[in-house]
Amino acid sequence: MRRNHLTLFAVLMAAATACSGPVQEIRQVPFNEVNISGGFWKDRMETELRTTVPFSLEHCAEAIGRFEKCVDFVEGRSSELPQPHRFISSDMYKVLEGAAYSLMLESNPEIEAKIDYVADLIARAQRPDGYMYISHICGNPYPDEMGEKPYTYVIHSHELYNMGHLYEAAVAYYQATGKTNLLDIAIKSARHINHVFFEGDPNYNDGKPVMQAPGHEEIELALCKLYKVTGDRLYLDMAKKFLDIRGITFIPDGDGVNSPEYAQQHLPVTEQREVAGHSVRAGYLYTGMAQVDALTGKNDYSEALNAIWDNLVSKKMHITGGLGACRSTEGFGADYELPNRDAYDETCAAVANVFFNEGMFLASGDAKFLDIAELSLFNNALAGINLAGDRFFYVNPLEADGEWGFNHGHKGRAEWFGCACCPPNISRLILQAPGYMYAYDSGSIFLTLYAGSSTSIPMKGTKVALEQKTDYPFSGSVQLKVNPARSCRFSLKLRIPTWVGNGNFIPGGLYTYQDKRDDAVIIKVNGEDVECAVADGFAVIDRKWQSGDVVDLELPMSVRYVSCDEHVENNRNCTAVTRGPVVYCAEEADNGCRVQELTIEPCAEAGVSAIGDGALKGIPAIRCQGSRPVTLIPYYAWDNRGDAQTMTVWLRNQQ
Ligand code: FUB
Ligand code: ZN
Repeated sequence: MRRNHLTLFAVLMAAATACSGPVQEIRQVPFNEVNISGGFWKDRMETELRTTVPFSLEHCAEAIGRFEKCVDFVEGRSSELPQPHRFISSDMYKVLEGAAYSLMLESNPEIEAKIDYVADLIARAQRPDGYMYISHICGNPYPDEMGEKPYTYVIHSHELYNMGHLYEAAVAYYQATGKTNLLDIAIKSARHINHVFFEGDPNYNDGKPVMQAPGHEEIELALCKLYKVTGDRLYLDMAKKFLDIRGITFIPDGDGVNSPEYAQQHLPVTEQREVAGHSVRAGYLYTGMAQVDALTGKNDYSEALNAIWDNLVSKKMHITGGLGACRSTEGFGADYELPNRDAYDETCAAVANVFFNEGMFLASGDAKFLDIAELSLFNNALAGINLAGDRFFYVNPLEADGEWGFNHGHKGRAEWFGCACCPPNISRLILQAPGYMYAYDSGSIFLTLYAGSSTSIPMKGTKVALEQKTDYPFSGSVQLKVNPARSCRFSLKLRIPTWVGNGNFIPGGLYTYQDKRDDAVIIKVNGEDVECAVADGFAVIDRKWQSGDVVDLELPMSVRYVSCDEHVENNRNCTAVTRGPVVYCAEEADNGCRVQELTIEPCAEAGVSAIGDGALKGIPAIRCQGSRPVTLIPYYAWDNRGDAQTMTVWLRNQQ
């Protein structure tokens, strides 16, 4: 018989009495409170709803089948045991998370029924004490990947990684529907993990607390979400404990995936100063650290995080926002080791880069982090999915020379992967994008990612309705209608991205503009120009706002020519072209030749026009000059018109 989920959740909520709520100052307006009304994100959301979410759910058949077999085993029915896999469940949890977000955009009884079906399976597979990991429950683990027994090989088993993704799905489904079926499973698991890892449970590790941080971070940031939705401080404390024991209670001493750096266990996290190791692991770790700081209102990790961030943006990040240049470790290389054709830049790592920088912004209020979140979102992350929403890149090089197979053996984009971490990661990120558009604190409203959207934000005892119209990132014109329920003084903070200036394309100094432009940022309120101070990357308009006020913002969005720091050998004497936050590339389809043959004339006049038809219809293309005219398209849109094409972001300068 199914448990009464509501009852368990209610009991645990009541137990969380001592909670005074997060102390976080700046809060995002959650994605379910932002309505996407038009422009860039409207199309992406439609594609998610119509294609990616149903398509991804279909691709969960194998993972769901494992749960069905596990339930048969647990309930004593004879059937074949599920084939062991360390983290295929996590890919399914990510799909469920994305599907849950989609329900906030549009109700869909079929999808809801599917999630309920899977939730029921997970509840029945979960051990009564809260343990959840199919291979150990069924008693057929691969010992050298999963350990002989639960939690005996935490470095590689992914037991906690899976649970992190389950918690994120559970929170999303609760937010979408109010249902607690997944959340109950998550809570039971989290309490069990707390007991086994930090208190000691006679059934695990001879009763001694395991006290080891997971080899693949993820649970830390998921526990922060669990804390935010339940208000139970236990989960935030657990997240912090997992961070604080990292690199202390267990330090591997091997090579490759067993090296101390691979899973960022080489030093206590507070002493780390450079990005290191596997890039998705690193990105999730830094996200967890930033979120814990934001939620506790402390700066326990800020010194480490700021140094790590500086190292990342000044020495180890591709111009597309991609992280983890090296294939051998799916991780970071040496400073300035940023190959183009051989770049790894996993889609998941770009997703993690968005999470990390959003977390850094919330912890600090500094828009420089949003520049990086936006860069990674509009370039490397979105390149991970095709425009039709059903083909994926795992690996995101900045150059293709016709030798295909870099994408885990696939010729071009893949329908899915044996190791399918990336497809559901980019899908769930797109669905969360509305949550990156607005933020607020007690006296300010921040516009953090411009988009055709509307929302309503609590401010000084009233509500401020906002309506935004823009074609961002293809246009820098933004119009905002401000309608407070009663007139009210507050600061409206408009993000002024680094890319509008004349120095760096993004913070960090790795990528600098070659051309100088004198177009200015223009801000008007009710048609009148206003002069605003810019602080922490935001133009601040502090006034008493009345219903009907209109703000117009014009961010200059010219074609810009970018050079790479000379330390990056392969980009010397090369130019990349950008417009706003979007990085462009040359693809064979538009240029009729191997694009490696093209050269570019830096700073020459360039034209911009929307592509008239085909898969890229409506997307602005750039026409530059070189030894011959060069057509460029946004990097995220490459490989949407047939495979086996050459492509490059960096073009050789015309001599
Ligand atoms: O280990 C789980 C995921 O699989 C990692 O995040 C990816 O890099 C891939 O190895
Ligand atoms: Zn991935």
